Amino acid sequence: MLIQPIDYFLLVWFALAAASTLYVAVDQYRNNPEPIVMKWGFILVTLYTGPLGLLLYVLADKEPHPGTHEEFIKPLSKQGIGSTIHCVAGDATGIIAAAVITATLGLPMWFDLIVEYVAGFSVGLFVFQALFMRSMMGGTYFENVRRSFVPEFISMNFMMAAMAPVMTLLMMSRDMRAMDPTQLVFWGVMSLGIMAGYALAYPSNVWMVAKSLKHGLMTERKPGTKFADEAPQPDKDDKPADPHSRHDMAAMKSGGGDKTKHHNMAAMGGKSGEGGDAKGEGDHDKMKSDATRPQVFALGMVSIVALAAGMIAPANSVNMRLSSRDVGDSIMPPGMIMDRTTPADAMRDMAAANPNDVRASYGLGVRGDRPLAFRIENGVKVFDLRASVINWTILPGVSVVAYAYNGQVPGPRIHIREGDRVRIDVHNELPDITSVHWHGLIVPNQMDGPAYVTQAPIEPGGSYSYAFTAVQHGTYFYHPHAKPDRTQALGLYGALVIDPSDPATEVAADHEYVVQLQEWLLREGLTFPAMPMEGGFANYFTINGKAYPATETIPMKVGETLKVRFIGTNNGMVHPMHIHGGPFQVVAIDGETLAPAQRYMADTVLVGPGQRYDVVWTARKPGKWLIHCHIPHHTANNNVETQGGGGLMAVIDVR
Ligand SMILES: [Cu+2]
Repeated sequence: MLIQPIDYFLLVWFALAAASTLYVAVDQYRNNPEPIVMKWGFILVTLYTGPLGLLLYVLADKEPHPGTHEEFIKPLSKQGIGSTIHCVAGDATGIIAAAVITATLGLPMWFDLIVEYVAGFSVGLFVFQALFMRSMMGGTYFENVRRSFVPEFISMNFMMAAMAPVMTLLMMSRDMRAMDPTQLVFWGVMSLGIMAGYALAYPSNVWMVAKSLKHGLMTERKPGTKFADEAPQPDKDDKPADPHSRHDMAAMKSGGGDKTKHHNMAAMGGKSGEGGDAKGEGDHDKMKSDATRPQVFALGMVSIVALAAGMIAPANSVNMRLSSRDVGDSIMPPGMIMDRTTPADAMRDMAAANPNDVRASYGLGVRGDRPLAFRIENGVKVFDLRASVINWTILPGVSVVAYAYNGQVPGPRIHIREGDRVRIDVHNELPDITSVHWHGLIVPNQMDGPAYVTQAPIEPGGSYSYAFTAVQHGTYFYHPHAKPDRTQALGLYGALVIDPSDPATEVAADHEYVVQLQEWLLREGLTFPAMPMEGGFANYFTINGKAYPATETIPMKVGETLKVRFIGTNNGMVHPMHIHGGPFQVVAIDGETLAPAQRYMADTVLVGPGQRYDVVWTARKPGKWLIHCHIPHHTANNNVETQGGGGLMAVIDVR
């Protein structure tokens, strides 16, 4: 899905890759005189590496002018490219197929790598090398498998040595959509891995071509076409040209005449003397390598070391026991410490809210904490809470992807009276499990909300009804008790205000203002659940779902009183909430009204998660008086102050 800049880059990339591949395919079949196996090699590698494959093709292989292919492909550097292309085309095809299958089956990354190696090596050896080369080289299929084995082994080792860490480290880094074949980034990582594999395999391929261990580029012209009969004739070959086909194998030394085919090996290193030595050794073409056994052995050893490093080293830093299915399409916050023991649960917990889950978007003018309407059923007040993912604006031009009750942050205010029988029907439209806890209320245990403790979690798409009688009064709130670390931190909470059955016991004031606090983490256009750990620290803060200067202004007159209900809906921090213009009286704590003698004066209350303070403040003098958190970072918006502050700040405007 298109949710990150990289996704748009990849769209461009794959469009160019498609165009490049189309060009190479058409040009190979229309114009380029080479064997089918090499045509397909370049087509596949261009598909996997886009414009880079196209560049290799036009620089090393595409016949620049009619009749010049034989001469054009002679340099060793180009022969090495041909050999590497040939290897990468086969290996990468196997690797990609294996990666898609293992990811779809939900197999762990370590197993994925092994399957990829086996599949890549198998496709490379049994299909691209042995099967296709047999048509070039003659001999039995098994002979071709045997003589291709060691060169293919070395080349594959180097290729995988680079490709494995690129895949592992990028797929399991922050954007773990890269593990999912349905995502563009998966294919982007695959492409990058193939490029890295190509680069590391190239030097060994050059050497192996120089030593005639591998094939390089070849020219093959259809008999009867314009330049077919003008192609360079092989050295010291006294046999007549095969009338049906002609192969120029620039990479190989002449290894004796084939009875049915005519091969011209315009080789580098193809000294005529050596070609002569080889002549007559077999009935069909054999590559006669002048690499010594110790040389091949040593190169093989180095390739094994490189492979082992590439396959094993990433396990030091990423958890290779995880599969694509385990981590979903999680995008992790910058700065989160992930190591080889980090479980998938931790990753999903901290992952960004998925913008694709958003059901509705709301602008700055839409407020949260709106009164929740109810209906009466048999004397019971029935409320509906519907949790879903929304786009919620906290500042002009700044919106978060929030988990919200009834499309608002905070959720709607449930305002009831002591003695009320209530039922709240909760519907879960989130991608996560949920449940609702009625914080501080005396309720039947089954109605209390802790998932897995008193009830099964409400699965996505599911519902649960909570019924109880309010036997207390005061300031309370509700929040999820299934994965609150993630889901409450993304916006699931709401005020629950219960009026006393005897109105005379209410501590009255001229105005009321409910303050619900929240920390947010908004980075790179994504909303992560803020939490006090690496990568989770908040950079935005809201009162009632808005950050200053988008918070409400409370209009008052001198001499009036304001009852502020501070609610600790905040998840990860304690906020010392302070009011300018003189002290306030603390009249209730955690929903419990203090007896007159217990009430006390203060100018700051520490609002910890879950706590409530009802305070009564008197407007003593006219002017603009602030309510704000006393941690200065919490009165900034992503560390920026606007109109004197940000975040947890609101103005009382006294006339
Ligand atoms: Cu604070």
